[in-house]
Amino acid sequence: MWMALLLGSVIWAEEQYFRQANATTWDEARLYCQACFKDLTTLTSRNVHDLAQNLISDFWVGLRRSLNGSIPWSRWSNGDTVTYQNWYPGHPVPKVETCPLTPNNTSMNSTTAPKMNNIEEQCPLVMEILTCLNLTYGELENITRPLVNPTPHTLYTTPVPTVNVTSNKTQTCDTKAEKYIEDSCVALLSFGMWKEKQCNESLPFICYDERFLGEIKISNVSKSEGYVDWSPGPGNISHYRVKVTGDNASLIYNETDLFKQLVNLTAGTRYNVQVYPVKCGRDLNPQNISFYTPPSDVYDLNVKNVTTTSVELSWNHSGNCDFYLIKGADKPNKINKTKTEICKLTPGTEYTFTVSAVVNETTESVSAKVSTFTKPSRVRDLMSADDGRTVITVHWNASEGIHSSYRICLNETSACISCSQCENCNQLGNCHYTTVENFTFTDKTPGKKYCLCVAALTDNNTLSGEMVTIEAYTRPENVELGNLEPSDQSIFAEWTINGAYKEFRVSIEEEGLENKNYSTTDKNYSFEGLKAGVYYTVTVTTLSEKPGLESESVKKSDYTTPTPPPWANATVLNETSITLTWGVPKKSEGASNIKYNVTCYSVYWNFSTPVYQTKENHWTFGSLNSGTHYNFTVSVVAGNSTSHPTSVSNKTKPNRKTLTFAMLCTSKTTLLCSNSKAQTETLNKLERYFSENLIGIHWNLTIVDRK
Ligand SMILES: *C1O[C@H](CO)[C@@H](O)[C@H](O)[C@H]1NC(C)=O
Ligand SMILES: *[C@@H]1O[C@H](CO)[C@@H](O)[C@H](O)[C@H]1NC(C)=O
Ligand SMILES: *[C@@H]1O[C@H](CO)[C@@H](O)[C@H](O)[C@H]1NC(C)=O
Ligand SMILES: *[C@@H]1O[C@H](CO)[C@@H](O)[C@H](O)[C@H]1NC(C)=O
Ligand SMILES: *[C@@H]1O[C@H](CO)[C@@H](O)[C@H](O)[C@H]1NC(C)=O
Ligand SMILES: *[C@@H]1O[C@H](CO)[C@@H](O)[C@H](O)[C@H]1NC(C)=O
Ligand SMILES: *[C@@H]1O[C@H](CO)[C@@H](O)[C@H](O)[C@H]1NC(C)=O
Ligand SMILES: *[C@@H]1O[C@H](CO)[C@@H](O)[C@H](O)[C@H]1NC(C)=O
Ligand SMILES: *[C@@H]1O[C@H](CO)[C@@H](O)[C@H](O)[C@H]1NC(C)=O
Ligand SMILES: *[C@@H]1O[C@H](CO)[C@@H](O)[C@H](O)[C@H]1NC(C)=O
Ligand SMILES: *[C@@H]1O[C@H](CO)[C@@H](O)[C@H](O)[C@H]1NC(C)=O
Ligand SMILES: CC(=O)N[C@H]1CO[C@H](CO)[C@@H](O)[C@@H]1O
Repeated sequence: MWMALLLGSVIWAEEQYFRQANATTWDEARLYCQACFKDLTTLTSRNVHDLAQNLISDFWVGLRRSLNGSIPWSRWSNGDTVTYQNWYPGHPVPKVETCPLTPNNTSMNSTTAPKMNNIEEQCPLVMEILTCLNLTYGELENITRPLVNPTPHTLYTTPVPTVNVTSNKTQTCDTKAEKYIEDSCVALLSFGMWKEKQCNESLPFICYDERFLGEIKISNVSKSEGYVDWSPGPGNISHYRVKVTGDNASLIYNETDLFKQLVNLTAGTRYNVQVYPVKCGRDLNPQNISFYTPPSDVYDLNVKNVTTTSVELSWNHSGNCDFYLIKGADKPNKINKTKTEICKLTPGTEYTFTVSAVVNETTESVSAKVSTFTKPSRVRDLMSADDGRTVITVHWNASEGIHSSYRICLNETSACISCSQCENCNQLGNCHYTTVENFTFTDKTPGKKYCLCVAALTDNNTLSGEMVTIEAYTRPENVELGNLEPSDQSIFAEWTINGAYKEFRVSIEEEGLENKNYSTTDKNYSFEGLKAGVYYTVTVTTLSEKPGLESESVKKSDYTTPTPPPWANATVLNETSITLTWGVPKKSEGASNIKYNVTCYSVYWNFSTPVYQTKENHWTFGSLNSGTHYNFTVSVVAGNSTSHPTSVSNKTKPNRKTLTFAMLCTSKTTLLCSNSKAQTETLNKLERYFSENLIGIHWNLTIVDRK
């Protein structure tokens, strides 16, 4: 049982079958099969179906009646025992036994072993022999047992022992031996059954061979070479055909040795080596092996086009590989070009990338290494306070990712540079470094526009991120407004200023009325079309480039020069009152707040009233002396100045009184008094006296001569 199990576990070598079409004798066929294959084929229950298919004629197979003296039909030519038979009925034709009475009386070996129950049918000769010998089959067995080593299980293969027949009483035995073939070999018939034939007949034949399973080894593999060796093939191998496939090409070598040094291989390539032993011009089953040449080193690894979140890597490599393995980012990348873009990196961060060529998933070349920082990202929400005259206060929010510090630069804009045209923060000059998110510039010029830019830095402040640029402003200074220079219908204002400005907003306001705005870039302004004698307030505000960013308003007020009223009228009311009326000056028409000074003066009395001030256009003077001539003036008052006065005069009504006095003439000169000339002269002198002393009052001199 143990032996059987062991045998049963033997793996059958795979067999291959080769039909040979040229007909030869069985011996020649066998020799040929042994030279070029293993042997003539055996037939087993396993292979018979394959072998018997599509046969068009009979083929020799490896069974001969007797081989090397073995028991007939018991061994195949390759030595295997016959475990399967498929004889055509009546075959093999048994030998017709010559009876013992035959003249030559030779002994012979009987080889058939028919079954008992149909022994007559299968092997009539034995029956005849038994009859001749007056023996039963059992007796025959008993007689012959010591001579043979029967296999009782299979009656088919039980050999019948050699019997020396010496009896010659079987003259009655029949002899019908026409078909018996002494030197017979088995032919496989086209329908799969067996028949014995004369071995020297010429038939095509079937050889078999076992699939050749050799060992092949690869060693000393370098980038360009490898040493392959293999085990010898069976039998007469003429040479070995070595087929090396790889790098899109195949090379074939004929070798008689059992090794081959492969040269000129490409690095990083998978090669397949097949070694076919060649026997009788036939390729035996090849011995296969695959191997990779190690990939060559990656070199010249460069970083290009660094952005905040990506870098482009490029490198050089000769030979082949399955892919490049890039390590350094979050997860390794497999790439099959010699450049790639690595994305999703953190801004401002240092990365060290290694690139190696990989074959067979895990075999890596010497890698190239490069370190780089990604650019820092832009700062966020950059703002300038824009509220100081000489300071600029800036703050912002940190950029995403990592930074070592910030560079902040400030520069006055020249007229032709807009801040957005600066491409590099450094172009601006006046740069500072800070690690906090705010900065204050001092000692700036008021009223200026500046370009301000902030960029985050990394790599020890050597790599700058994209800058963020804004315009920053200082608040303009207040003007120094000089004294106003008014005239009757205009005011000229002039001022000076420290620092820069875009323009000035000037306005003029008449009391109680809306003001009017003008702008100018000059440092003076002449307000025209004003009303004379009116109080005006001038305001000057400095404006900057930034809308809404302006200085405080500086104000100054003054009156326009007053002009005199165009006319005045004095109306006598009675002995003591006169009402003065006058007109509004033309240049002041429409003004609401004109003030007038009025005065009244009498020469005779050497009297003048105080200066009365009124906003009305009339004034009544009372408590005057009657019959007196008064001079009135009215002038427009504006602040400290008054216009030229407009004058008018009139007399109060006289309160009439008659004063009578008499004059008597005496003279040393006789008759002088009677001289009318003298009288007239005297009266004239008197009148002249009155006239000289009663100026500006009402009087009337009447001379009455009562003589
Ligand atoms: C058969 O005869 C041969 C000689 O002819 C002899 O050598 C042999 O011993 C005989 N066998 C028996 C079983 O008698
Ligand atoms: C027996 O004798 C006959 C006639 O003499 C001869 O033809 C035959 O070949 C002989 N057989 C053997 C086995 O010797
Ligand atoms: C018969 O058998 C004997 C012994 O087994 C052997 O020596 C002899 O060669 C055989 N004869 C023939 C013709 O096969
Ligand atoms: C055959 O043998 C038996 C006994 O074994 C014998 O009785 C018989 O007479 C014999 N026959 C002849 C014809 O010899
Ligand atoms: C064969 O021999 C055995 C013992 O040697 C004997 O018992 C048996 O009866 C014999 N068979 C015949 C058929 O003679
Ligand atoms: C190898 O041998 C075959 C014949 O056996 C021949 O046809 C072929 O050209 C040879 N190849 C080389 C590379 O020698
Ligand atoms: C290998 O390549 C070199 C250079 O290309 C060449 O000179 C040499 O002949 C090649 N060797 C073989 C065996 O092909
Ligand atoms: C690929 O690698 C595996 C194990 O890493 C190894 O078993 C296999 O032989 C390699 N293939 C070749 C063709 O070298
Ligand atoms: C650099 O990368 C950016 C973004 O990936 C791309 O748009 C640009 O074309 C690249 N520049 C160069 C010169 O490769
Ligand atoms: C390599 O490139 C080929 C085509 O160019 C593509 O089909 C394949 O997916 C790529 N393999 C890898 C690992 O990128
Ligand atoms: C402003 O920038 C210009 C170049 O654009 C430079 O020449 C100048 O020096 C800078 N001014 C200051 C104050 O940094
Ligand atoms: C043993 C035996 O019976 N042999 C005989 C065979 O036949 C011849 C004649 O035919 C006799 O002479 C033998 O005696």
